[in-house]
Parts: sequence; structure tokens; C-alpha cells
Amino acid sequence: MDGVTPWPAGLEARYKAEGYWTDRLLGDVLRGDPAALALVAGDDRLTYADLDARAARTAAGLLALGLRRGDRVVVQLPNTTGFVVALLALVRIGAAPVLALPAHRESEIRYLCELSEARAYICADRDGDFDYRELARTLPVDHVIVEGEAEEFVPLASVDAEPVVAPAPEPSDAGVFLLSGGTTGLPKLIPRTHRDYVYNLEASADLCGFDRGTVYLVVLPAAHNFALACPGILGVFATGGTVVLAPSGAPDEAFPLIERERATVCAVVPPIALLWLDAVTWSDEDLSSLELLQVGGAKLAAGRAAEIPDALGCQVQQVFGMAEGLLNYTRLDDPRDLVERTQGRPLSPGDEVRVVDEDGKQVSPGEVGELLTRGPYTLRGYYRAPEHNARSFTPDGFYRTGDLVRELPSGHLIVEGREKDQINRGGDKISAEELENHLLAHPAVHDAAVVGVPDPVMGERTCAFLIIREGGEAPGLRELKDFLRTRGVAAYKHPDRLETAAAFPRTPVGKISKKALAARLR
Ligand code: OOB
Repeated sequence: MDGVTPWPAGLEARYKAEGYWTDRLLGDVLRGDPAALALVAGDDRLTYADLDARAARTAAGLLALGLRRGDRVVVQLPNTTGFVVALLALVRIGAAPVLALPAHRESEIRYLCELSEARAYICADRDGDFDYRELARTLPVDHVIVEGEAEEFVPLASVDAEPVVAPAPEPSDAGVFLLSGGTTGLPKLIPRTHRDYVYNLEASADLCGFDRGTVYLVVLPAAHNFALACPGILGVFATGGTVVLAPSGAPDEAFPLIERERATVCAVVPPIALLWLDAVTWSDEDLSSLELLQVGGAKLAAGRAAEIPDALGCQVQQVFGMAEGLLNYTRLDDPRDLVERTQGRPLSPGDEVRVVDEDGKQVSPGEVGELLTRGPYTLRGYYRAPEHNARSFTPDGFYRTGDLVRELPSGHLIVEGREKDQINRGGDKISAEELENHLLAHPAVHDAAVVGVPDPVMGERTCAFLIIREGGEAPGLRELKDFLRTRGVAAYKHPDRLETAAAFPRTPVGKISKKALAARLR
């Protein structure tokens, strides 16, 4: 299938022989008892039998619209039944969902549709003031399918037909496309094959001890790898538990759901964990069902990790993962010290990690270096990005993560920083270059440089440094955000802070020194 950089034959044979890769497909993950509760979302309560039937009928409806194996479909839905049903239906017919986040706007969605040559766009009707249908009217796709008030488009509920036997995808096909956090001007797409993603979610579910009794509360966007497959929604389905969808991680929405559904597990980013640590002191919901809080997406301070068990009455697990593949988890039986201080160790015995210096040479044990990795569920190339791939992978196929880590003798990794030009705003990733390109389009801006500023809650916030054109007038922060909004840039990418500069500090080779710029803020 077009778009997937294959693993070399030798590794393919090894991953099959060692049992990482099977023929199981993403469309077959519903393995719960037919009568057991699979999904709770709003007023919906679906058993495994219900969900299976909905997915089968929706799959037939998608085929009737003309969608086929190998097609790409941009999916942008919040945490709703529609998201789960659409995802299962698409992977069953072998049409790969391109998983956009609800926060994305025209700039991101148009680009994703164009890059993936998507046949269809599946969206919600609105998100507060924002109308996805208005955006849909401008997109180069054959079909627009809307969950909710569809106006002139196809209502998701009407994508429904008598189930048919469709040609199954190959395990080596791209099952889903995830979005990269991005370090370049434009976001990248990550093809996740059926076999690598099935391994990702099954091995994760096994490591986290998921079973029929698991009640997993989703507070992160369901379209994010962490909530979807680490072990996430799909890991729960594969082991027969129950998924409960919450609209967000706000304590007043999440806590009542934990109490009502007796949730046992939840995955959060550090700002949500901090919010919960605070909120438990005044909330009176019963959180005693909670057994495990997975925290990842950005670094959790050791001190805060240590507070979680007593405050929330559950175990904490650190997860250092990436949409590109590699997942590191602290183990449920790791000593406390490792759980608090480290970001876990690789999920799979098939994961190969190297920690290297600037020349690509392995550092001495315990030294900080860049993390490189390859393995049975780590991509070998971004979709349709040959030039970028040449830089992002070593000649022997290791993915350059851009993360600076230290490896302990136990194999546990401590994330010490980042080499990539990206801001990690509470788990939301912002490519500095992407934002800089938008800022450069402002008529008063001569040059722009975006850096992360340390923040006690978000980990980092975004600061834009601007050099203003001769005779131009510097925009205020509010005006700049309006400007980015009209350009259709997702709000989480908007800068939190604005500084003007007469010139940018340079490195010896003449590049803008972001380190020196960030130092100006201290
Ligand atoms: C997860 O995936 P992405 O693709 O949004 O972001 C990956 C990047 C990593 O390369 C690293 O820079 C950062 O996010 N990161 C962490 C971290 N977890 C992710 N940095 C420090 N500590 C952590 N625990 O963020 C993601 C994917 C699957 C599971 C969990 C997180």
C-alpha cells in the first residue's frame, strides 16, 4: 500500500517469528463478551454486541458511499460514540482514518486533506462558536459526513446499511494515520500499520493489567495515541473492559463520571494530574474505584508523581510515548523510586534504543544524549515526506526522537530535555517553525522566533519574539491571536506571550539561538 515505508525483510521475519506481528486486524479488536458494557458516552450505553453491530452497519454504509480499502478519511470528532463507531467502521473496510484533533482549524485540516488526498471528512457540527460545516464547505473531498446537525451534508447516523462482507485489509496496510507533534513548517503523518498498532495496544493492555473488569475513563482527545491505544480505548476493547468517554479532564466533568461508572483507570497529561491533585482537596466525589492514573505526554515532576498515590488513592504510572511508536512505561511493580523519578522503560523486548551524542556516537552509560529507536511498532518513515525522512532516520532505520534522555542500568529512561524545535505545552506539541511561518505572514513582522518558556503548570508556554519591519507597528498579543485565528491556526498553537526584539542572537553557524532568546526571558 502506498504511504508505508516497509520494514526491511530481515526485521519483518524477526518480528513475526518473535510473535510481535500477527495477522490480527484493527477491525477485530472488539473481544468483549457480547452482553458486556463496551462504551458509555453521554446518554449512550453500548454493549459489545451493540457496538459491533453499529460498526458493521456503518462500515456497510461507508462502502455504499463508495469508500474503499486504501482510501484516506480525515476524522475530526470529539469524544463521542460517533468517533468510536466511525473509527471501527473505517478500519474494518481498510479505509485509513487520518486522526485530526478537535482543536484543529482550517490551516491544519485543509493541509491534512490535501496531503492525504482524503476522499472524505468526518466531523462534528460545531465546537462552541466554531462551525466545522463551514470549514467542510471549502475542503477538497468527495464526501462530508457530520455527527449531529448535518445541514447539506451526510448525517453520520444515516451512513447505515445491511452488513456486507468486505475485502479485508492486509496486516501490513496503514490502518490509521496519526499526527506527528511536528518540528517542521508543516505537520507530518504517521502511518500505523494494522499489525504494528495491534501489537502496540495489545502489549500495552497486557503491561497495564487490563481485563474485563477495567473501566477506562477517556479525558484526553480520543484521537490522540495515548488515549486511543496506550492501552487506551482500543486496548480496553481488546481485553473486554468498558470505555467511558468524558468531554474533558475538568474535575467537574471527570470526577462525577469516575464515581458513577466506578472508573478504574485514566490517562492524563501532567496539567490535568496537577489540577486533580488540587481538586480532590475540595471535591466530595468518591474516587475510590480508581486504581491507576497514567501520566504522560510531557514530563511529570518527581515530587508531583509522589503525591498522587496518597491524594488520589491510586497507583501512578509514567508514560513517555510518541505517535511515531516507541512507548516507555513504568511497570506496575516497579519500586516507588523508579515510578516517581523516571519516565519508564520500553514496552517491548523488540524495542532497540540508543542514546547518542551530536556525532551519533553512543554516550557512556548514564550520560545524557539523544534517544534513537527502532522496533516492531515504530515507524520507518513519515507519509509522503522523503526529504524529511532522510533527516529523521539513521541509515539503519532508527527514528531520531529529538528527545534528550539518560538511561539507567535498569533500562528506565529519564527525559532531560529536547533537541527538536518544538514547544510541549502541557502535552500539546507546537512546531516552532510552523508557528513562525504563520507569524511571518503578518504585514508588520520582519522576522519571528518562537521559544518555550518554563511554566509551573503547563511545563512550558509559548513565547513569540518578533522583529518589526521598519515603519511597522508591533501588534499586541490579542491582535496577533486574532490574526492567527483568521489564518485558521488551532488556538493551542497561539503564543501566550509576545516580545519584540531589535535583532536575534545567533549561533556560531548563524542560526537563531533559541537558547539565548529563552535566556532573555529569565
Ligand atoms: C505523546 O505523543 P506525542 O506524539 O504527542 O508526543 C511525543 C513527544 C515525545 O517525543 C516527548 O518529547 C514528549 O512528547 N513526551 C514526554 C513524555 N511523553 C511524551 N516528555 C517527557 N515525559 C513524558 N512522559 O505525547 C504520547 C504518546 C503515547 C503515550 C503517551 C504520550
